[in-house]
Amino acid sequence: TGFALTATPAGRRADARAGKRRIPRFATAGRVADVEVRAGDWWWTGSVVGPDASSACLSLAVDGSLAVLLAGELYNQDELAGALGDPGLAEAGDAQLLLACLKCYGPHAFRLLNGRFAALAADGGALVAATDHCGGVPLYLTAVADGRVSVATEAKTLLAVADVGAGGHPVAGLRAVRGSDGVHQVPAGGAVVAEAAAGRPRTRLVRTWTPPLHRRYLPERQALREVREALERAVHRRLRDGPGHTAVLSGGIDSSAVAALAASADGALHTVSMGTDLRDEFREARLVADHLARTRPGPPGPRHTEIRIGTAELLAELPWTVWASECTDPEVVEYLLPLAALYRRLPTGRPLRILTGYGADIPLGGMHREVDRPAALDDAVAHDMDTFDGLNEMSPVLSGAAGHWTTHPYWDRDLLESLVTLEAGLKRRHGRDKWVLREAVADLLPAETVRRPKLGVHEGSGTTSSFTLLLREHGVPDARIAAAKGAVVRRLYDAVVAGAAHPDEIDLAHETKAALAGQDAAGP
Ligand code: IOT
Ligand code: MG
Ligand code: MG
Repeated sequence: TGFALTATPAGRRADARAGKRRIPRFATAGRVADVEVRAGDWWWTGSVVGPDASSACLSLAVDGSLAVLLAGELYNQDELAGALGDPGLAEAGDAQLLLACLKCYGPHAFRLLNGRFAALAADGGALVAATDHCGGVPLYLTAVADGRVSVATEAKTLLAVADVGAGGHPVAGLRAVRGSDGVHQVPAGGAVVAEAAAGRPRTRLVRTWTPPLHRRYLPERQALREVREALERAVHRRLRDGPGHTAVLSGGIDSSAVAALAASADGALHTVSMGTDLRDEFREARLVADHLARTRPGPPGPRHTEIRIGTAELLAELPWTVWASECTDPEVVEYLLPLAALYRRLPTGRPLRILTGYGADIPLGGMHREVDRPAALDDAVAHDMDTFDGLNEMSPVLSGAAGHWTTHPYWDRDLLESLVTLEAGLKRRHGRDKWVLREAVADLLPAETVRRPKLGVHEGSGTTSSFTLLLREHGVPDARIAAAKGAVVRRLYDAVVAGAAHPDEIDLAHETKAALAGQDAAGP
């Protein structure tokens, strides 16, 4: 789900209507609908996109001078309703609940939310554009000199609704987006507040979350109990449209733990595993799926599907992956490519709610297999928590391009804070990586799964090797493969995001050649 809207100060409604508006082309699949809403002292005009089904994570609430448009969902409705002193609000719907929070707390309401969302809100003259604690639903913004502010969940669509040519302003505290003048990304845990009264938009950034820097030592048993309970809650909060949720399962500890906890609450859980002709983790994933089918009470057992994709077909998904994720980091694109390819091969017809194990390796230092000293492991965790913002690796558009919604329990705000702050010796312990997680769920999974060494999605699917082979075929020497991958990814980004081309129009071989030629021209 997503939106691309321009907010115009209400006194200038004519401008809102007259503005040259093109229908934006979202990567998110679904029905695109026009919007024109009076929101506080603003007019919101533009488009929203979402599936028609009831699982649509897109909602609007308007009440007097307050308005909220929410693309995404909340996971702590009970806490919020408690804070507002009205338990009934927990069931009111997420946009309505957020509106009640705004009425009480103003823009600081966003500090209370545990969710996966991008939101636009109006409170009288104040306009607030916010994303969740991890920027889980990316949000882009441009402020134009005449007081209008445009916001969109996909950078490429902002160019269609905003008159960026009229001179986008730099916005203090926001990162400019590559190749798109005047377009900025709202940082993870950030809410941009703009005031309507000003002739020029006066904007300020309110920080609503920041990765914790402190660390806690807990006795083993207490750490295990805390992680188990937080993971259980994070998974259960995300089972909303059931039965029949989907879990993407590699058979590694992260996704297996999610699948096991989801299966205990959803008897019709569907697990799915992808592989290529080069490599797969089918045996490891099947082991978990069979175990869950055996150990869960009563029929029906979880259904499990294997999807094998040829390497050429996989690489053909590169433009789609960049189009959906709007990511320019070649390593992250290698993690996302197999998942994007998988999402596009799931059954269509009804939007699926997909749980992943994505992100567990960041707070637990799982990607850093070489590191064994606690000091170095904690450095790596701190670095990764400092640098994830803007990579868009959690973006729902990756599956949204196929019409499905993803949610990542490990980046639930409560669980993430618990995992990040654990002292590094609890993460790597007794010679094992991600020890605290492995032990916390050991009773739910086969012993082999609990002990299984980490394998990245880019490795287990053969993605890294396929991309490397493509470049070798183009004559790139091994020492320059990594740089060449970066050049190709940025070239694709410039075509499908900044250049607004559709991924199906992209000729990968041609773009690869052009990217490599550009690199040669630029020198080593
Ligand atoms: P990995 O942890 O292997 O996979 C991430 C998730 O993708 C898994 O938990 C699972 O839900 C799904 N998945 C992986 N492989 C398959 C498969 N073959 N079939 C179906 N589903 C699968 C990279 C990584 O190692 O992935 N992701 C890291 C973090 C990246 C680093 N980012 C950063 N420093 N900002 C992660 O933590 O997930
Ligand atoms: Mg993982
Ligand atoms: Mg893995």
